[in-house]
Amino acid sequence: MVRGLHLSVLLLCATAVHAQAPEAHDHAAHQRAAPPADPSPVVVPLDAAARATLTRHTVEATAHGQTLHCEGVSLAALLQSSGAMPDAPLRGAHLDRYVLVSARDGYRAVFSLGELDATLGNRGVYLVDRCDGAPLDADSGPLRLLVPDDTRPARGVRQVERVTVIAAP
Ligand SMILES: Nc1nc2c(c(=O)[nH]1)N[C@H]1C(S)=C(S)[C@@H](COP(=O)(O)O)O[C@H]1N2
Ligand SMILES: [Mo]
Repeated sequence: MVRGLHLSVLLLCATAVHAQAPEAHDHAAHQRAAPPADPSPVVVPLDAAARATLTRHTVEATAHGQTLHCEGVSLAALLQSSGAMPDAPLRGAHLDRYVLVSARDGYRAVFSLGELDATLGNRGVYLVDRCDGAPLDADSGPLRLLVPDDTRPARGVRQVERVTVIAAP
């Protein structure tokens, strides 16, 4: 009986040592560790230089019975070019992130990164600087958002001042 108990204790100790060893010494496992998370919040540059290299799209959007013919860049492309959104199908590390678009008058709207990802929500959201052949006036511009596939135009933020990508708390 005493001899049996002694043997069990030895076996437990051996198991504990063995369980610790691979983690402490497996260099490959260490390399597979998750990379550090992206910073949050990230303020996305909106100036002309940040938009100059991006494809320009023509965008039509109707608000209150009036159709606007505008030009601008895709919000997803702008986020991707500044590194605020991966240029690849999103995975878990980015699916809890959202884009906050704020205007000078305090109006705000959010979009999730997943909503913008072409392989997920694929919602077309555009940051435009010209409509009906002219730069936007001070009431609408110089930059406004258009979301042509939204059923109502309420997220077409005028007077865009700031675009921020934020990880949900
Ligand atoms: N900055 C700002 N953007 C805004 C709003 C606002 O009050 N402030 N109203 C929204 C709403 S509710 C609608 S319906 C559309 C109206 O777009 P329009 O001004 O081109 O008609 O703008 C949206 N964008
Ligand atoms: Mo509205």
